[in-house]
Amino acid sequence: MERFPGKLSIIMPAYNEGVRIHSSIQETLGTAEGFGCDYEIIVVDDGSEDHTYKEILRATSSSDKLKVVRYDSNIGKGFALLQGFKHATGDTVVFIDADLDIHPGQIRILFDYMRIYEADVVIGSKKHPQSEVYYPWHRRVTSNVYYLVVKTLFNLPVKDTQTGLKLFRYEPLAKVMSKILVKRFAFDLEVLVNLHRIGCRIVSAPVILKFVRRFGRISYRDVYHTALDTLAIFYRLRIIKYYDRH
Ligand SMILES: Nc1nc2c(ncn2[C@@H]2O[C@H](COP(=O)(O)OP(=O)(O)OP(=O)(O)O)[C@@H](O)[C@H]2O)c(=O)[nH]1
Ligand SMILES: [Mg+2]
Repeated sequence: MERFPGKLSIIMPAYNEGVRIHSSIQETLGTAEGFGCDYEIIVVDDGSEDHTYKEILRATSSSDKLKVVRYDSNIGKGFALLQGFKHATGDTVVFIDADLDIHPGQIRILFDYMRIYEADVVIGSKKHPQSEVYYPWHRRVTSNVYYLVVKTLFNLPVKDTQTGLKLFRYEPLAKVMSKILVKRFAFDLEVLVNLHRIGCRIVSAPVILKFVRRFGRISYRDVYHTALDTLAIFYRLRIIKYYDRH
């Protein structure tokens, strides 16, 4: 098995994950240890109202590989990733959801894809033919509709921008992070659109995704805001050429 080249930074945004964040961190630490490379895990608690922060601190006492970022008000998953990224010192960077719907062991598959396809970015994709996804039908519908919108507006070479596991080479990601304005769920799209814009090679990889929450947390309000943010990205990209100027 190939070793990871250089250092890996794993960024894990967490909002009200008190029930599982300790075990998610332990699981990710154990998995990353097995990769045989230098690594760090950066957990970002974005104003959680439950005991997430206490649980993160309990996990930090057992490892010096953990960095914790915390602030008081909840701003959004995208903003949390952005804050976490400011502390990243790796050659490659992973974004992974803290609920571990996708197990961190799958980072290795993304890494293999990066190497084989000489990609700058590898994203986990629910739409990859080899993916195994266990999640409710209404989420599939939302995901398909969103794909059609994204395809029409941006013509990105990917079928699923929203899955919670992504691997980036540090340099291109650093180039685009300073331009990102979206704070919540369309953040992933804004990052990918910008990486595509600067000529990065983006490849999709299969994932095994098991929905851990009994009830999903994505509300109609989130869908509405994601739609608005998506249109705003289109406006900035194609109409006012914001990303070219900044
Ligand atoms: N820091 C931070 N993390 C967030 C925020 N919203 C979601 N997250 C985290 O981002 C990851 C994905 O969010 P989820 O709520 O699981 O979104 P999802 O996977 O699309 O939805 P579910 O299917 O309900 O799990 C999880 O690790 C969350 O804890 C936020 O506002 N701030
Ligand atoms: Mg989730």
